[in-house]
Parts: sequence; structure tokens; C-alpha cells
Amino acid sequence: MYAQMVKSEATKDDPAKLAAFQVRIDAGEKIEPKDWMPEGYRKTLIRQVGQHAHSEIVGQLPEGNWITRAPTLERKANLLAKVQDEAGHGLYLYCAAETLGVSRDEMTEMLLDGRMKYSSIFNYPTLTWADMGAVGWLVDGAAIMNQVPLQRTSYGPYARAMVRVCKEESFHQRQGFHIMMAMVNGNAEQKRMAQDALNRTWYPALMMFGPSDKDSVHSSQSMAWKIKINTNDELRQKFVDETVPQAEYLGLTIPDEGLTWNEETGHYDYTEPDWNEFFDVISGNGPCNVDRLSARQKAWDDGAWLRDAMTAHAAKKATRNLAAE
Ligand code: BYC
Repeated sequence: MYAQMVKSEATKDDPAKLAAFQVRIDAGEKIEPKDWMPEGYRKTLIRQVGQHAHSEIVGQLPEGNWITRAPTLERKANLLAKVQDEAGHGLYLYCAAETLGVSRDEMTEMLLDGRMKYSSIFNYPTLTWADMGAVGWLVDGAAIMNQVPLQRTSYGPYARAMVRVCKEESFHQRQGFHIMMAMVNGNAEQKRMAQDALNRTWYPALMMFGPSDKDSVHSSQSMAWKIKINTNDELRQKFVDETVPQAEYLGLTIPDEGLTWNEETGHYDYTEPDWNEFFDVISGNGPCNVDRLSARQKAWDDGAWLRDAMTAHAAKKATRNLAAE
């Protein structure tokens, strides 16, 4: 439905302007907020950047769950810093989306009433401390794989936000891997917990890259506009290829009996995720969708007094300024 909407919006644009826009994209120019852009380009960016921002904010919840139960002061400080970074990423991304003419409040309302999504991964629970390792290692690892190319995305504010986000994600990934290292070098029970966390996180992490290319609705237009730089399957393959040796280093087993090195392609062959589960999760039926959205709804409701106070203060200030002119 969204693809149809984008298409019909696109047909409303002046063909000469559309062609000139495509020339700029093909030449690798950055598009800035005040530049002319096709309505479909603007809407696609609001969808993707907004969804990305929501993911950062909702993504704080599964890890926030473990801050008070981190096993040492150092682990607690690291996790706290990581979760705070995610809030910062959400803010840069909301700001980038706001340059496209949508307010943060509107995006939040769209998240809460189901018109906007957030990453499927955050609809899974974090059951043990080892999940903090697996999330940092795999979820932030997948995020980096997806976001490094987005530093070259065609929309300037989004590309620039990605530069800082990627730097911080590298720290996040390392702190996760460090936790996994400690667990696998611990006692038998700790190693079992690390393997269990990998078993539960592997496929949800592969799903983060989106549906397989044949089912990706937006990829071809988004790639033509350089909003996306790679297809979902390209990035998923790259992630598998880079992560398998890391799991071997940890002495852990990727939960995929079909995983084999393919000499001919120079890549690992792997078993696809269960796509029915993916579509179920993004339709609101994952294990934690209700909890995640109710936490966001509560934060929104609890913050109403502050939004009202800020609006009243801004109105007062504007009136005062007018009177002083
Ligand atoms: N989850 O046509 P497709 C993080 C939807 S935050 C949910 O391939 P597209 C972190 C898609 O929206 C990580 N929905 O879509 C934070 C579309 O539905 P609609 C977040 C998904 O946009 C805190 C439909 O499926 N990263 O790392 O071309 C702590 C068809 O898909 C998902 C970003 O957001 C999904 N996984 O490609 C730790 C990166 N996948 O909208 C870590 C930026 C697909 O038509 N986003 N859908 O209703 C992207 O690169 C792209 O949007 C995607 C999907 C690759 C995710």
C-alpha cells in the first residue's frame, strides 16, 4: 500500500524536475533539506529515518532491563553508557527526520498508533545477562553492517547522523563481544548461557536486514534514490560471512545445521530465517510487541505535563517578545 502511495505521489511530480533530481543523485550529490525533492523521496525518508529513530528508542528497553542487574560496576557503567548512546542516536535521527517536515510528536503518535514501525529485533525478550553480550555483539554488529553504507546515503542530514552513530555502534559491538568472551571463558554454566543467547538471537539478528530481496517492497526505488546503498540480502550475507569466524573464535556454534562455506561463491551458505515469524513480529505479534509499545505509551503519557508546560512557556515568551517590539 505504501509502495503504491509513493508511486502515485511520484507521478504528481514534474517529470523535468524528477529527471534533474535523478541526475543529482546519480552524480553522488547530497540532497539537503531546502532542495527540491520528489514527494516519494521525502516520504520514503520519513518512513525509514523515523523507523530507525523509533528503533533506537525502543531498543533501549531490552538492555535497560539489565542495568540494575549487571554483574560488576564496570559492566554496569558500560551498559548504562551504551543505553544512553541509543537515546542520543534516536535524537539525531528524529532531528534528521524533522528536516523533512514532520515533527517528532507526529512521529511518536504514528509509532503509538501502529502507522510506523520499529526494528523487529526489539520484540524479543532479554532473558539472561548473556543476552547483553549477544545483543551487543550481534544486534549492534548487524546495525553497523547496515549503517556503515548509510553514511553515503543521498540525504545529507541522514548521512551525517550516521557518521557519529557508527562510531558509537563500534564501541557497543565490542562491549557485547567482550561480555561474550568473559562468558565463554567462565564456568560451564556461563558458557552454556552464552550459547543459549546466541541460539535465541541469531535468527532475529538476521531478520533485522529486512525480508529477502524478492519480498522487499521498497529496495529498488530506495536504491535508485540512494536512500539504501545495498539490498537486504547483500547485507545479510556480509553479516553472516563476518560473524561466523567470530563465533568460531568464541568457541560457540551458530544454530544453523545448513551453514557451510561455499568455495565457489566465497561466502557461507546459510538457512534463511523463518519469514512467517518475521512478518508476524512486524505485524505486532512478536513476544514483546505489546510490552514495548505500552512502555512507550506510558513514557508519552507521563511526559504530557512537560510538553504542555514547554508549549505554554514558548507561547508566553513569544507574546512577551511581540509586546517588546
Ligand atoms: N523490522 O521493503 P523493505 C539498532 C518492514 S536500531 C521491522 O525491505 P526497507 C539498535 C519495512 O519497513 C536498527 N520492519 O523495507 C538500537 C517495510 O514495511 P513498511 C534499526 C521491517 O525500508 C538500539 C516492509 O518490512 N536500523 O540497531 O527498504 C540498540 C518491507 O521491507 C524490518 C534501521 O532502521 C525490520 N527488521 O528496508 C541496539 C536501519 N525490515 O514500512 C541496536 C535503517 C523491513 O512498508 N533502515 N521491515 O510498512 C533500513 O536500512 C531499512 O529500512 C531496512 C528495511 C533494511 C530495515
